[in-house]
Amino acid sequence: MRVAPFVAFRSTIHRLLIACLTSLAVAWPLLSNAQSASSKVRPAESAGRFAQHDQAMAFARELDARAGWEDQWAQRWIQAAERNNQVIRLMRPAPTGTPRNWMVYRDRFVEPRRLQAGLSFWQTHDAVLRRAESEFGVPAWLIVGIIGVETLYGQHTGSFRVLDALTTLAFHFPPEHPRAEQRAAFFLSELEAFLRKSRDAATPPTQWRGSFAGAIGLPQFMPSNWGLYGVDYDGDGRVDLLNSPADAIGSVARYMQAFGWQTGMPTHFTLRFEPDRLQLDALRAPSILPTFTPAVMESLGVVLDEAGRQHPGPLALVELENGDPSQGGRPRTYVAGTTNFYAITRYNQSSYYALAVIELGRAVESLWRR
Ligand SMILES: [Ca+2]
Repeated sequence: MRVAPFVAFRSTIHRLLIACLTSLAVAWPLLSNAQSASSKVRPAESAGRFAQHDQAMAFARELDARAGWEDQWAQRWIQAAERNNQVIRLMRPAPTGTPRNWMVYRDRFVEPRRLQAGLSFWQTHDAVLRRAESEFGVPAWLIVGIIGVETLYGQHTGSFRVLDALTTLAFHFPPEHPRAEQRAAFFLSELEAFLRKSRDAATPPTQWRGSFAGAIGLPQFMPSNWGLYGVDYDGDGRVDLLNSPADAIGSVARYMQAFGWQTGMPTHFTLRFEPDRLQLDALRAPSILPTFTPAVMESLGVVLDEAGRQHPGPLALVELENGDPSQGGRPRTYVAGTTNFYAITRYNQSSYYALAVIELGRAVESLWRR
């Protein structure tokens, strides 16, 4: 697929934009983590160093001045960055009208190999998962689901040089993307966070590897989130999301807590439609942002299951395509998403992603409890 950029979509600024952009965005993102999750070692594909890029070097000089880096840390490393054309290609939007397929997407994540790896991860880290659950109120199954979809429990953390990926996306973001300018600005701020982080860690920026979007480690955190939500959960005095599963577990839990996870609330309810009364356009209008009371949802032609009918908070109609019906695709999948479903889309802004995380996490949990 043409990978959507939302693997990276985790900054506070973007969080504020989400409410107004949700309907646009939901049509857009897909499979972004599928890409990061499946990224194997890729050959370097560069097309020039940023030492010759005026805008990039001007940014580096300005950052050195602003940060008070007398050793010209930013200039030194931006000079060493190389443009990566594969990163640009992966960030290009899918052609419009490309049918999506939830069943196919789901099968990439909820499959025997990942379930076994998830079970093994849970067995190994049960005590830490429990600690995170009680400290942050975020259930173990959700943490296991996220780390499993993101990186297959650390097996696929990405092999792109983070410095190259972020510099490339900051200065060569594909212009055909509908929000290219915003996205480039986002990656520029992530590049700055990354240079700061590398300096703090006394690690050369060229040494870090991650996804094509610059996401790092078991939980695929963007550099700014590493600083904001990273937790030293094994007590060694530093946050290491690349090598410490405990730090990854604590950090995912803290992230979900920060983005509104409500302890004990279900993520979604099953539903069916009453075709005679169905007002699908009205139900689709808020996209995945929960806005309808169960009663309003039912007045628009939805029949909720019993738990959904009793749910005290707002709901959203979550709609997932299953391929092109005219090409043998199956009917769409619908569920009623709660604010907890929405919270998972703050990790990666895709309802396909969120439901895959839920189904993987729950499936591993049932293996664990068996
Ligand atoms: Ca640590």
